[in-house]
Amino acid sequence: MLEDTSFAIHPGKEKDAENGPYYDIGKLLDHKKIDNTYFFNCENGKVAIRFYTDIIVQVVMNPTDEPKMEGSRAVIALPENVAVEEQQNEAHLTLKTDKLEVVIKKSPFRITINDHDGRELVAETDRGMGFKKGGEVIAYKVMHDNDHFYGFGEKSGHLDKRGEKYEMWNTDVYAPHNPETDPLYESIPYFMTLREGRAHGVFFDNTFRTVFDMKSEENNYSFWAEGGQLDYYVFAGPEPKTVLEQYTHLTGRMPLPPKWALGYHQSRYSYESEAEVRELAKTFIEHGIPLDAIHLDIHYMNGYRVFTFDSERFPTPEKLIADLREMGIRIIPIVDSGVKKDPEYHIYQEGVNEDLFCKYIEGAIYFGDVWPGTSAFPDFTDDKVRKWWGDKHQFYTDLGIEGIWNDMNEPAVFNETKTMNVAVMHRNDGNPATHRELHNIYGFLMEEATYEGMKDQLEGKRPFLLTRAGYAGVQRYAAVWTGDNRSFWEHLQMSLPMVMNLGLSGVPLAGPDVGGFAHDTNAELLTRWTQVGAFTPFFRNHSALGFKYQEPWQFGEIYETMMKKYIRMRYEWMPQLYSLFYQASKTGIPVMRPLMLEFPDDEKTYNLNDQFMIGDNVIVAPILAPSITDRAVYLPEGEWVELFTDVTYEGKLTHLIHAELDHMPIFVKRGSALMQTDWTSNTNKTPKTMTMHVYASDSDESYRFTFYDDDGETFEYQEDGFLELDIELKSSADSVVINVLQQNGVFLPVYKEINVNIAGLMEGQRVIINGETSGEKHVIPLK
Ligand code: MIG
Repeated sequence: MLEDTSFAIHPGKEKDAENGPYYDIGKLLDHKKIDNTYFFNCENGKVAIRFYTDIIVQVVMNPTDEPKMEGSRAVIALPENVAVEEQQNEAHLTLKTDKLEVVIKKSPFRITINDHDGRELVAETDRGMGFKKGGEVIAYKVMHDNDHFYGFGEKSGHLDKRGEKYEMWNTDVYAPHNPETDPLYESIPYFMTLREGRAHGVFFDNTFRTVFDMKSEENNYSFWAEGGQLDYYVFAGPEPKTVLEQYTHLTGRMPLPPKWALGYHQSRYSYESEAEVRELAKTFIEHGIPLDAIHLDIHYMNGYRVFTFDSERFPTPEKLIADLREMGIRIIPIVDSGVKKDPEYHIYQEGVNEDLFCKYIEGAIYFGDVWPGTSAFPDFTDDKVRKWWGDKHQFYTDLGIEGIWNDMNEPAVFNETKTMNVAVMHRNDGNPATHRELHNIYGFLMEEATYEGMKDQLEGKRPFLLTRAGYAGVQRYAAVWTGDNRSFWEHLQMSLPMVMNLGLSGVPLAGPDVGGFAHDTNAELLTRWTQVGAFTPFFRNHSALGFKYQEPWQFGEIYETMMKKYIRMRYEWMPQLYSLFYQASKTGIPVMRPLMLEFPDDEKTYNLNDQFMIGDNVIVAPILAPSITDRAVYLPEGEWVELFTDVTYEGKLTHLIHAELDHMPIFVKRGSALMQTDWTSNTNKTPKTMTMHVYASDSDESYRFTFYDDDGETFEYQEDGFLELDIELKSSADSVVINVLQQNGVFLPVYKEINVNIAGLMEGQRVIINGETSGEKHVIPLK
């Protein structure tokens, strides 16, 4: 606890923290090429470089051994066979692909990574790679005056991370999250640099505690880890979007989520009984508020034992789940990673008998205190354990459950360090390693285990997982919620850059607890937060024990009506959102985007925290403070129509927009379009109508987008069970031209055609669809 007193700033602390001298890698002695990898033998250690693809390069430094190239489980792409051109002289060795160039200075060993135009991406000067005898591995890189940094997964603070220093160590933080609260639950050791409109990315694949320092020095940034290798990848971009495609090529993309998971979720710590859950569901239906999922927090279990239901509180879970399903609502139970130490509990028995729990090297099981009391923790680093854990979910899937909420999987433990003893020795699929090394990937592996098990059991239906902890690549298995926020306006504000940066870190389906978890929410905050929630990728209202209930009707009818309008909008927008999730599953480009992702040349967007985009043509500018009914909105290039007022605003300007409490400013780019459906009922959410809303422009604009639909819940889309329309829209002074350039897939939706609704059509502008002048009613026929 000394850290919490003035002792924390005692004289001499700086020196103590240094951990011994820094060793530079030194000069190059010799090098060789084996298969596609270049190995460099340097004075103080070894370095390997390989082109993973022609636009991704991997650099590995190992101070003591031969560099190991295989990476962590985050990496799924295989290295490609890349043609490399070599040039050499006294001082330098240059390796080149079509798209990248690595210039290696021999003495001392320094590398500079350039794009194919010779434009510098990542460079080393006075310092390069090095290490300390304690095991730390460090990289120093040149920082330019105009570098802006994004990503780093789940971090508090602003969008642009220049001037920040972050640590990656999955941590359960119940204390209020503020701009210096770090680390949080997720570790995604990845960032993107934007420099003069061009972007590149760096992924530091190291599961030890890592630190990224974009703050302490003026001309350098650094990243380091407590142990292991310096193993990083550079993605050459050059657009921010292509950097994301490259990073998610390496670490994977989120599979298309089931549509229901994109709906509205209601949660509470906890809805404590079957009767309460039924009442809750009934109220939603009666009030006409759409709902797709109710989450069951820890009280559903028997003494917090995972894979059980408390027989008094929840006597007939199967019936409850079936009845709710009829109402169009799914149940998502929480599953923590701790297994109660109880010799009469079957999961604990199996874990001990089959040797599945985390242990010390000497053989004793590691026990930690969590909700169930003394608990053991499955060793998810072992294939056998992952399989077992996955299989156990049959308990839930047999009851009709299709979604699981994983909490406390940092893993969180109630002790001073907040986690497992770092001396625990994990099996790590036959390559034992300590918890110190694998801590950051523990939650990721729990998601992998759960996803694989559920996918198997659901026989063709898509599982949905929600996780608190994770590592790079977690998007392959789970959505992420941002943990224990509070009902503070500041936390609503903070959630925007946090979720945008998660999106820039490969996690497209993320969101905060709408309304705030701890602390009492209030009518105005909940209303504003619900408006934003309707457009954040993951939309769940959740609140904690002992604080005000915050279901949409808790503050009276006036507020309920406003919230209902936005929750319904979420469903009206579902075709648009679903098409964007489809795009995310193909490219890694997130649904909720910071403006810089679309306008990387516009400096005004570089640290725009209080606005975001949905796709490439919608800007949401919510009100994020109490009693405010006017706000400044920056609109980038183009002309933008405000959805609720139909007023057009000029781009490249900041406007003052008026928005009473029932109004969240949303702008659509003129010359583009949106796909929407009608909200009909909770029991059957299948869209019966489909409308393309065109925001006509009278200047020469052209826009192209993909509309995607499928059954929303199976994997048939992986064959040909989908509908994909490649649509082109062209506006000019005398016409609005819509062309379906391609229709793919065999999925037959209920709607047989797409209605076209044109807003802002000027007199004299004709509407031409697929080459034919359209009459009164505009429609796009489907094949
Ligand atoms: O230590 O399960 O972040 O969403 O409601 C608290 C109870 C444990 C923390 C999660 C929160 C959840 C709560 N959990």
